[in-house]
Amino acid sequence: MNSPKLTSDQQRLFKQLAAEKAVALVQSGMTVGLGTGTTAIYATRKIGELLQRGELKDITGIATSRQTDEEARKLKIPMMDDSIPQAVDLTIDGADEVDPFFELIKGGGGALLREKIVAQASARLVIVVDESKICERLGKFPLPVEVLNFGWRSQAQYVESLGAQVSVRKHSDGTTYLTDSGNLILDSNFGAIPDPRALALKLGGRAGIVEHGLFLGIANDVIVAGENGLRHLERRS
Ligand code: DER
Repeated sequence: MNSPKLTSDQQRLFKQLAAEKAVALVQSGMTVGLGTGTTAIYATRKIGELLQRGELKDITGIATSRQTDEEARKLKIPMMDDSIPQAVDLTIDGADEVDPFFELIKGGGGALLREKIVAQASARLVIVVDESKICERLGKFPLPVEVLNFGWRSQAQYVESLGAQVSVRKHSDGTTYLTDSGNLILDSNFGAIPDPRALALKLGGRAGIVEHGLFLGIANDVIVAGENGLRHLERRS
């Protein structure tokens, strides 16, 4: 059951509502993971605003992409060293698809590798989405798979052998998209993914595949905004 198509204004508003609701979970003194994408950026901006107003203090951020890092520094959010020397209390990030079990597809923004590193270093991952991202089964959104340039055609054939239609991500000018780590992204259209865990194992076991966009068993909270209102869903233990 996918939600009716939202207007871009509605979607923008819902993204902002969800992101700012998540910022209410941020407390002074926390280390905060700053997600990437058009939803997570609202959280980064809100944190910057609250710091400027003195309503939040002693926040240390860690960004999930160079783009987010630049934005956070412009907002004067104190940033942690890239080596992530400290545990991260809370990360706020978007997603491309969220299923009923809080399993996610991420990577539409191209930052899946750093997003997963920061998410796994976090005590709590809060996913913020508009309701168009909610799905019954993962896979309508092509799964981003990050691969080394060396041997990329062999990876593409391997992912195709797992049942996907694969395309190398390009910029609108046709040049090849490179991630912050200088890798390629194979956008892999599997259609509905019957067993995400089995697929994650097959992708994770392949040398040359650096990371994939299946985020399984990582999200603790999902905040959804849409025509049905603002919902904060928490993973039941
Ligand atoms: O890459 C990601 O996973 C990002 O969080 C992103 O793709 C989510 O989408 P958004 O731009 O709609 O927030």
